[in-house]
Amino acid sequence: NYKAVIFDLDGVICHTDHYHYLAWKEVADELGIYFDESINHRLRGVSRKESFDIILERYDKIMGEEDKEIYLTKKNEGYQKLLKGMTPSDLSEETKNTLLELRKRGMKLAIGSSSKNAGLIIKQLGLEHFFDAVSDGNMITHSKPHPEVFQKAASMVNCEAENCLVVEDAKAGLEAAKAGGMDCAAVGDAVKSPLADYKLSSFRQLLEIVE
Ligand code: G16
Ligand code: MG
Repeated sequence: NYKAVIFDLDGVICHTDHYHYLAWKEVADELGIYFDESINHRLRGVSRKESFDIILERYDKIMGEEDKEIYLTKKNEGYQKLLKGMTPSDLSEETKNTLLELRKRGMKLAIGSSSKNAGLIIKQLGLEHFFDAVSDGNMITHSKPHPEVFQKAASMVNCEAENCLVVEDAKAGLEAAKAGGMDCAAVGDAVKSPLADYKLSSFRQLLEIVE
């Protein structure tokens, strides 16, 4: 039985993928690289640096590490500008009520996100005092599909892997959960993956799994 639920952030608690898309699009346009929503989809759950390498697959030159840093910073500045426009109204009622009910049932609630902007996003949504632990891209050396970000979240809430349920929207995240010995519930496109222990068609269905 579960004692903690570890939530991925982008794609589960909030939907910042379109902001990622807009910020990457600006960088790609500047470099003359073709970039569209379907390429953006491949960036889900993947770190910023690895995302850029995927975008650069369509670049006909070789970019040095220093130049990469410049564009990574540019992308992040554009992305943060968009994040700052987010407000607590960007958190859905269903998500909020489900989180509250899970907490009422005694679950520890944690975030396990690849994003280095997790703290900012959580603050924009008005959830800064809500989670028992936030494990994010600033605290890890290996990003998903490596289990580190979820293992860190589990240890922050003092839970064994077998008592944790991970909620994820990305293949890399499901792989990370399984590699860490955790069960995972998939939302969105991730429901197509055979790695999912549960397939959610709505966020509130979590309440049927975690009794
Ligand atoms: C999120 C997104 C990814 C993004 C990554 C890093 O992960 O899904 O697309 O590349 O964070 O974000 P940042 O540039 O803010 O560090 P997650 O794990 O919350 O889905
Ligand atoms: Mg995600």
